[in-house]
Amino acid sequence: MSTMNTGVCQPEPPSILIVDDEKMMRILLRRALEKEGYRVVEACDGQEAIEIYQRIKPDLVLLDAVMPIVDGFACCAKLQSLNEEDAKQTLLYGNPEGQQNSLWQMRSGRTPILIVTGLEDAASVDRAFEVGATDYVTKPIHWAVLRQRVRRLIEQAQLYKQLEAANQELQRIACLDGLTQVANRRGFDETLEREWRRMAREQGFLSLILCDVDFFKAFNDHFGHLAGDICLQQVAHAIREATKRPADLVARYGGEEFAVILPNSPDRGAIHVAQQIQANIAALKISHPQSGVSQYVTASLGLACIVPPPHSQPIMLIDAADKALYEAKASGRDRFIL
Ligand code: GH3
Ligand code: MG
Ligand code: MG
Ligand code: MG
Repeated sequence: MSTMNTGVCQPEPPSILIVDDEKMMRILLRRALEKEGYRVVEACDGQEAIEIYQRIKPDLVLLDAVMPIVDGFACCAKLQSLNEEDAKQTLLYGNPEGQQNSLWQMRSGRTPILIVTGLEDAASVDRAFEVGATDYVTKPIHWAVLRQRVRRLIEQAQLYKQLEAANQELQRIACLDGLTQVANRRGFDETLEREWRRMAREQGFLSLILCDVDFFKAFNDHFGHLAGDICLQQVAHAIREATKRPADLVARYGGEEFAVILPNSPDRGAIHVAQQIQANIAALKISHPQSGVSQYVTASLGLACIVPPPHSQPIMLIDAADKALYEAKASGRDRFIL
């Protein structure tokens, strides 16, 4: 973003990478595009184009076909594979593994590539599209046509970007619990599946903590449901504060029960987090006169820690944590059991 002297933040104009081995062609293209308000960067061969592309991620590439060493077709194929790598990273972040949707398919054409070439034969046209070109115009350039193609390709690319951002935001909200702003059951299930498979591959410890508020029905009965909701928000926040690593996930597992997924965490790691959760909840000092164990809100925690065996399901981890939670409840509450 650049700041104009009005103090208003203006978006930067779209950037276009021109790739052509002929200097005169680059000059003509630059002149025509700068007149339209675009930012222009030049590369004089395919190799340089790939380097610049990775550095500046332009909004559009104008690519000559006939060039020495790395020609336009090879360059286009390489740019396309870089495009797909970017898109895959977005997909892994935003979606459960393996799930593909129409937005994902659109993403594979993220940075459009417009071939600008003297080659007019059908085989060259076919080849260009096969290696991932978005569009194709021939030289000598019809400047009015080029302007319109450039404008349309950039508009489409920007629309895809907005859709992608909206899709990511939807994915995020779909996995969030509205009341407590931690992950919901869906987010929990997806993360547990993914981390279970990852820890199976890496032979790492996966720990799970189930944390259930003690005598919460009595809390609701005494203070009302609204106070109960606020209590759950505070408890969720306290649990979240107890986890530090980016891969850890706090989720609302059900009603007044929370779950914490701790990848690459042996049992002493899980115990440390459990103790921190208990300390944070105690520090809230939420009054609970009807609690059977304390004058404040407390929780019971069940811990489990497993290196996932091959061909196993994460339900075994949930079962183990659930049993430990039951024991924590049965043996007096306000404690954790591993
Ligand atoms: P225990 O110590 O054995 O866990 O007893 P408990 O009373 O906490 O457990 P129980 O399962 O009997 O009651 C859970 C209560 O949690 C009942 C339900 O109304 C309340 N609850 C579940 N979800 C919400 C919610 O979103 N908001 C509020 N305010 N209460 C909720
Ligand atoms: Mg050339
Ligand atoms: Mg409870
Ligand atoms: Mg419960």
